[in-house]
Amino acid sequence: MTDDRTNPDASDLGAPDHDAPDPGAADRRAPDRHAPDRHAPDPAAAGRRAPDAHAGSHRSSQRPARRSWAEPWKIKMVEHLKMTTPEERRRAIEEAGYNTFLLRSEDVYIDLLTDSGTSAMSDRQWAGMMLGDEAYAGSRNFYHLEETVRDVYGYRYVVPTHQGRGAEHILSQILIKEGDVVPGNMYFTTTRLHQELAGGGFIDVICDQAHEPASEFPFKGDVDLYKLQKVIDDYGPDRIPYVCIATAVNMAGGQPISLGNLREVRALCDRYGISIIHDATRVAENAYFCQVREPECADMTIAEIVRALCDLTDGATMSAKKDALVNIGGFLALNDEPTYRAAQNMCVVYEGLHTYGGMAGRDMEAVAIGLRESVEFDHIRARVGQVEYLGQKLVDWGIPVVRPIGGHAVFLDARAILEHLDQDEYPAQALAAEIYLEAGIRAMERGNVSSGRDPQTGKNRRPKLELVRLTIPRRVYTQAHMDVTAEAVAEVYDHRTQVRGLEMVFEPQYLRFFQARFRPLA
Ligand code: P61
Repeated sequence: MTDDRTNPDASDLGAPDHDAPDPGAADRRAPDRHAPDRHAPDPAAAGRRAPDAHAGSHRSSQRPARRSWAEPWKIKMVEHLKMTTPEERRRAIEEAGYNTFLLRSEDVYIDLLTDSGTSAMSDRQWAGMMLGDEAYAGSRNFYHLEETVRDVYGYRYVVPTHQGRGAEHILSQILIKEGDVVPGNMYFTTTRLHQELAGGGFIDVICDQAHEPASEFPFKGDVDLYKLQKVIDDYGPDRIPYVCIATAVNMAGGQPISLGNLREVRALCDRYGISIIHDATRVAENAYFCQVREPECADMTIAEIVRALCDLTDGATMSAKKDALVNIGGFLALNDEPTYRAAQNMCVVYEGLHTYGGMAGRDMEAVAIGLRESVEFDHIRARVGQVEYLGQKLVDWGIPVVRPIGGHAVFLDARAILEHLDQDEYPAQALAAEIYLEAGIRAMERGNVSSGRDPQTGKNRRPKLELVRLTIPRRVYTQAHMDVTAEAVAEVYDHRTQVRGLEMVFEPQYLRFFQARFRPLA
């Protein structure tokens, strides 16, 4: 089931000419009348660009180029959505303390809170669920998962966990000691908290462009090697248990790290004997961007790029709820045997026996199948293409969003949209609540609330990025849902000056964004 196709659109983006004969050419034969045109411009570009030289004489000047992709699946089962009235939504958001995490899902029309655990599984995955071996120990599905992780990602050892943060917890407890620092390409909420709870501190070494929503830099997930070198010089390699590298950096807007940059990070770490741990949660989405943007990857398949990224690292934490297309699950993958043995032992304390780690056998089977589906070219192109489609609409309408459009979500620049609000009036939180009020669409705050307080000063961190994330579940919503979303955001944008800020009236100790409550300022 491996997908050996490279990307026929890459030639559009400065990559080598795909019309030259090559081993994958059989899969890129001229499309038939019913298929999307593989030689058309890149995802979502139909209608935006002038037809190129490949366009063919049959196209009239009025007709847009044939679109380059469509979803590589059809719908077998549907789930009904509830429509709500403005009054019902007003009541629901008040009850939820203006926090979209506290809304009941029943009160939501289009749920763009997260792509985590919200994807639609394939018929193959559902069939796999029936093959669950629910033995307490040694489930056959664990061995299938282990074999799949070895094959797709290349890591030697696998410790299953209930989800990503279970893997982060075990890893942090094993590798981090009091006073250590962990450099990384931007924080992630749960990852940083587990590092801190283990006695460490996170230091951001991502490139500056990642903090600039309008920067078009194609690899905003790249590490700034000077920043990393400075952390090594300031603290010394002995206080750096590992460098934490995320692919498709979530908090930066789903932005990729280039294979070339990761190779340089590896070389720098090797000089000091420092390990690299990979947050592989969205590595397939990252690989897609490498394929279309990085010339050295243009002739590689998604699976090959995923493998090349993983091969530059020593282990990975994984939330299988994203790329791997399941509703629950995760794992820690490692190459070093002593670390693996320690992690297996921690697993039995916090997660469950080391052959299930908090997952049912059927869940592990679904992860194993989903991992393979995640690296199929047609899947990933349609997935990223749908996000691009929504993002491009908003860009065309002049609504400020993080550029380039990321792999899993469109991030609205709430600081630019609600420029009349101070950051301590939580503009992104207020904007997410307003979008819900407008159309029942649920988004997520990714700004001052998510960033939390500085442990030293106790003050809000006031991060540069004050964003609202419209996160697209995989294989769930249609193009019409994307249109409705864009139109609702545009309505809110039109009355943005009337949106009031919020004050926080309840603040939990950990990961406050999940449970905090707010009320509108007068
Ligand atoms: C999300 F508001 N992400 O994006 P777990 N690494 C990375 C993730 O994206 C991630 C985890 C580790 C979620 C769920 C979520 O602040 C939040 O399986 C790059 O969720 O434990 C999860 O994996 C953790 C939403 C998590 C949040 C934390 O929506």
